[in-house]
Amino acid sequence: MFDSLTGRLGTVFDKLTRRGALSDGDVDAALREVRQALLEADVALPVTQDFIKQVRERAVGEEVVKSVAPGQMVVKIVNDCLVKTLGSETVDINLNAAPPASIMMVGLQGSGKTTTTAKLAKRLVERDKKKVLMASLDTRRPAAMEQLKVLGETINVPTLPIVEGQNPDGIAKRAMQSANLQGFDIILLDTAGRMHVDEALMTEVQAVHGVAQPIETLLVVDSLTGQDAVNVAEQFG
Ligand SMILES: Nc1nc2c(ncn2[C@@H]2O[C@H](COP(=O)(O)OP(=O)(O)OP(=O)(O)O)[C@@H](O)[C@H]2O)c(=O)[nH]1
Ligand SMILES: [Mg+2]
Repeated sequence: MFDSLTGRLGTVFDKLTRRGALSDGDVDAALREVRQALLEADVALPVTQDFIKQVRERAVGEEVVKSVAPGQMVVKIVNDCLVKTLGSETVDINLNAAPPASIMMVGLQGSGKTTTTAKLAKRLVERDKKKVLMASLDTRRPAAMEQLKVLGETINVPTLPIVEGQNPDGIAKRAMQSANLQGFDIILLDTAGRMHVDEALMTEVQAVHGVAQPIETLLVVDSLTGQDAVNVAEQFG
């Protein structure tokens, strides 16, 4: 997605930077192309509209520095707004909570929750020197719990022993107890996915959330999801 977006925006800006003076019409035309480039890259419509509005407000609000060409100024404003929209900084997980702190992984089916749980566990152990326990709360998909167990064995991170017939919130409770008794710093809770966000999923996620009181809930989305990711994120609240 970013490749095609980069290509499209590059063409728009090439046209702009070659001009001497810019009229309002030029800015409008350029923003129309930016808008189309964003939409073609499957950026959600509300996100695109908000972005264009921001750029226009700043462009019209006259932040033009005298020494640069107007075209370059528009490029700079678009760049600043892009950085702001995409996030100018990464935020680390705050690990200073009283142990055991739990982190809950949520997302749609096959989005990569279980894989990401293991990757995150490895990082927390190796980089942050934390004692990490992983627990699968996936009671829906056959072998989902074994999947996490196998990953845990591969990266040498313990997983909560599998007990058949427990509810997700029951498993979360057991994970908290084990972590307390065994002195773990962090519990990673890998939840079950669904095809769509539905009532049953939300009830389950809320029940687990209530039991585990996670310091973070991480939404895992497939990078190819495109604009639907916005809807999913909103539904998960
Ligand atoms: N290419 C690629 N594949 C990935 C990545 N993460 C996970 N996968 C693959 O995507 C598939 C699903 O990953 P899982 O981690 O099992 O996804 P999940 O969200 O736990 O799935 P459910 O528990 O069934 O909802 C597996 O085949 C993974 O190997 C990734 O970053 N890149
Ligand atoms: Mg999974």
